[in-house]
Amino acid sequence: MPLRTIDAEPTPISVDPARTALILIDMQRDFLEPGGFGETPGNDVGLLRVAIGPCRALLETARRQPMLIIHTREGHRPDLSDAPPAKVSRGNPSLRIGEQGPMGRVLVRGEPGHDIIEQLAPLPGEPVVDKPGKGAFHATDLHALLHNRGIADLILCGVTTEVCVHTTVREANDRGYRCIVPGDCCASYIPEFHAMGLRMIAAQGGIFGWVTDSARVLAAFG
Ligand code: C5J
Repeated sequence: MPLRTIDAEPTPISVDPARTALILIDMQRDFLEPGGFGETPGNDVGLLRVAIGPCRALLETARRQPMLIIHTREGHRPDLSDAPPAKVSRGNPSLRIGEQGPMGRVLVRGEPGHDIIEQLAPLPGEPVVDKPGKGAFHATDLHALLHNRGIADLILCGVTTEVCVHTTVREANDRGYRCIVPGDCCASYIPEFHAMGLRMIAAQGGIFGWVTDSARVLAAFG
């Protein structure tokens, strides 16, 4: 497969589409819509919606490539046996994990709030990785899915930039994957953390990976 070169910081990066995976992290109603987990500490969930259009454009382009597409969802078993007590009890949210909200029980698998937003709904054949933590490698089979397909490079999108995207980038970096993060395909409830999170990835010669944007990824695959 011919290599595609994506313009990025700190340098351009060439990838083989057949050895690249697009990973969409936690684009769930619980994080992007009112009444879900993301709103419970007082966040403005509307701030995350800017990432939907760019994610959709990348998803449509990736679907025309021989590229593995993986979706992740953060959430817990209905009995909360996989939810660390420290996670459930922290802070002073309007609703805690497992409590009943307008989109069902907060951050619980199988509830409406746990679903991926309809604009980015997975197609049959696109693996969905359910994760109990911030990082998508922790307590999941993500590494096996990637390894078995010979994946070397990851394009990581989703929410939130400095929490689940960043944690997954760090996990992936330590496992030897090259991580490419299109900044406009990510978003945060705290805009300065979004900006700083992206800077941290590309700093020091790309200590965690490469930062680009959806237009430059689309140009590479166009
Ligand atoms: C958070 C996430 N913020 N997907 N999860 O708790 O970033």
